[in-house]
This record gives sequence, C-alpha cells and structure tokens, in this order.
Amino acid sequence: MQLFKPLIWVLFPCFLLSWSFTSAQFPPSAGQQGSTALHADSSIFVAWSTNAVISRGPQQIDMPALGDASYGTTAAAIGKADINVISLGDGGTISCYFDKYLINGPGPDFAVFENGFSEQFLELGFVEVSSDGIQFARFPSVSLTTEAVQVGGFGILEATLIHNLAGKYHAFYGTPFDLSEIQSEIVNVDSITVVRVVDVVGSLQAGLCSFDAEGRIINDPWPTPFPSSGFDFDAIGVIHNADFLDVSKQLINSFQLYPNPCKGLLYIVVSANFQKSNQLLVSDLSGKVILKTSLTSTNEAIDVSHLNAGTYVVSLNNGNQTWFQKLMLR
Ligand SMILES: [Ca+2]
Ligand SMILES: [Ca+2]
Ligand SMILES: [Ca+2]
Repeated sequence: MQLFKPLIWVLFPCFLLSWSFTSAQFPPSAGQQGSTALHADSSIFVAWSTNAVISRGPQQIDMPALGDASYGTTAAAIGKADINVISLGDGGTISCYFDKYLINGPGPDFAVFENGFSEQFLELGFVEVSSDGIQFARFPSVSLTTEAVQVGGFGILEATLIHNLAGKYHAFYGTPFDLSEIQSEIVNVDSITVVRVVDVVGSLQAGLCSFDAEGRIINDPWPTPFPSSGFDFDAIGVIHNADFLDVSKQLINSFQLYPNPCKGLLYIVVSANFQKSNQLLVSDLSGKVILKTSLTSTNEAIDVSHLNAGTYVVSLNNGNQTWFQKLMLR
C-alpha cells in the first residue's frame, strides 16, 4: 500500500515508537545491531532484475467488486531499488527475471526491496525461486506475530518476529534470501532464472488467511482496499550470479521462454551469440507453423494472445543449429 504511507508517517510516529513487542527471535530492523538488512547502495549487489511479469490480486480479497490493485507499472520492478513500486494486491504475484543465472554462493544470494516507510510499517510477501520458470520452490517463512488481533491496514509489525518473508525491512533496505535454505528437488539453486514474490493475504479469517511454513497464520496489514493494495514491489538486488547465462551446459536451455505456461506476451531470452541470423518458429504438435518471426534482441516479447490454448513447440535456428522448447499457452 503505497499512497497513504507518507501521511501516516507524519501522524503516528509517537504511536509507532511506543509500541511494545514480545521477545526478539530474528534479526531486527535496519540500522539496529544484528540486522541483516542490505542497503540498495551496498557494493554487495552485482546486478538487478531486468524484466518482470505481474499478476495482480484484488484490492481486497473478500470484496472483488473493488477490482484489482492497479498502482505502478512493471517498469518500476526493474533496476536498482528506488522506491518506485508496483502494487501486487491481495495474493498478487510478480515474477522477476535476470540477465544471468542466480546461484547459491556464501551467505545471502539476493535481496527483495519493498517501500515500507518506517521500521514497523511492513507489508509481507512470500519469495519463491525457479530454474525452469514452471516449478517454483518457496523459502520457508516464519511469522511469530500474534494470531489473536488483526493487524489493520495501517498496523505495524516487528521485524524480529519475521523470517524469510520479503518486506521485513523498510524502504531502501533489502531483505536477504539465501538459496541454501531451499531444499527442493524441483529447483537447481545454481541456475535460478526467476524469483517470484507472492503477496501475503494478511487477513486472519479462515479461508482467506496465509500460512507460514510451519502452519501459523501470518498477520500482515489488512484490509488495504486501495489501488496501491498489498505488497509494493520495488526491486530485487542480485548478490551471486553466474558469469554468464549458461546456454552451453544444457542444450534445452539454449534459449528461455517465460512465462511458461503463458497467456498474452511471451518473452524470449537468448544468449548474445544468437543475436544475428536467427529465426523463431512456433508450431503446433502436428508440426504446422503457427507463428514465424526473427529476434532483434537478446530479450524480446512476442504477442501470442491470439493463439489458442494448448501445447506448442518453439524452435530457434541460428543458421547452423536448431533448438527446441515446449510452450504451454493458457
Ligand atoms: Ca547462499
Ligand atoms: Ca498483503
Ligand atoms: Ca523500483
């Protein structure tokens, strides 16, 4: 929730400072001893996300007539953290892409930035990673905030009670994530291509609420019935990545399609040596060519919204060799 934060900052600082909390469990807010918050200017960051695809959620999940969140554009999600954000709405998601694979190095591997205006006005998001753009593994989240009283739309949270949820730290301070905490066979932590943030629906109501990895209800500011509802995504800073988008390791990854399954715009990422002399074909399963185009850049979008749902084969020829990938259209 973006637009109302400056007002609240002016009105309620004393209230925020006087709040008392239960005992600390996890690292505290930015600037405090033991905090793991990473400032956007830190030299630890070697890159930022280069593309993003959003799937908005409603302003308020139990009042669909209000419509979806609408604040911001995906351009706000690209590049260095700058408090220029895009709002996800209740349960909305944003998938972020990178020029190179994210890999699991020592300590944290990337950080997610939100735009919280104070150390305690925090909106939370689950963080998930994928190697193939289809299967995602979620970081094991912990929320120890009380389940007894709803944190309202302008309520506050204590960072020491939150772990592995984006939004733990305020504006310009990224929440770090360490890929070594992903224990899943469906993801290769040394070739991550997508990081997805999923807004936590903070309602305590049964049927609406979100749970942490240990089954606790996550109490997050709710409801937020505004165009700027939900997690306000700012940026993802990369700490560890591969030296290159490794297209030689696996021929099947010589080019990447995302999102896949797809509806609307299909993005095609190719390595630099594909830039010249290439032809992209989309064929149905009988081999009939449905769409034919030439790529003019290493990261290009084509409109497939006019194609029927189903399974297709995408082939890319660089003049010498042809690579194939399966594409699902919804
Ligand atoms: Ca790591
Ligand atoms: Ca939320
Ligand atoms: Ca931004």
